[in-house]
Amino acid sequence: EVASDAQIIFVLGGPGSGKGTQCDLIIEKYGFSHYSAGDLLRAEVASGSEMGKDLEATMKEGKLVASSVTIALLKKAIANACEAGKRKFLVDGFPRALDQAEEFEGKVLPCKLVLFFSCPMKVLQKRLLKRAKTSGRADDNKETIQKRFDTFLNTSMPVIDHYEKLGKVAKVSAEPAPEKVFKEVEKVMKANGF
Ligand code: UP5
Ligand code: MG
Repeated sequence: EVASDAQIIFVLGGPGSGKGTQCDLIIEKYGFSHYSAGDLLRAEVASGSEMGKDLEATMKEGKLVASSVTIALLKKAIANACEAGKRKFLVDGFPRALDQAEEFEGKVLPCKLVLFFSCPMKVLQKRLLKRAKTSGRADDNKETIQKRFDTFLNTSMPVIDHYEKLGKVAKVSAEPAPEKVFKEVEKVMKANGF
């Protein structure tokens, strides 16, 4: 079971905005448990399961997999960590659509904070094309990157707008170097009692 006193931060931002990079830095300093929805999906693909084949095809199109899949993976991971005594969680790259946010909050827990990494798409494209040379990620190619951007702008940005209205969003520019971005993250963490 997910503990009712668990604290969840949604870490959001466009493809390549540095969600994973900043989560690593947050873990080092603040000792959170980190779950990347994308990493959990890629692990499922790598397992070679039948479901993994469908997931791979969806991700290659830059589309969103069914929220029942991501929520089940996240809930299981968070519940296991709660049983091991963990209470602070970074949920990276989820929710990516408004209905996913609502479903997660109903089935798991409301988030305490949304950490939003903002960055122009031009900068993100450059980063992802560079990473494409070594990442081996099936969605790191020019065509899929464009589709990921389209999905982000059309479907995922409304999630940010929704939480902004609730006063839960801390927006940080993801354009400077990682250490500089993290300085701003530290301010946000402090302001939120971490
Ligand atoms: N880098 C990082 N920070 C930098 C900085 N400040 N300055 C310069 N360079 C910087 O970083 C990306 C690259 O940029 C790296 O090379 C890094 O060194 C450099 P990273 O930290 O990996 O950024 P991140 O935001 O984590 O990028 P990622 O590619 O993981 O973002 P996506 O949101 O595209 O990928 P994700 O894994 O979350 O999702 C992949 C796909 O899974 C989705 O497209 C979708 O099909 C599916 N999905 C769902 O369907 N549902 C979900 O809930 C989640 C995923
Ligand atoms: Mg990532």
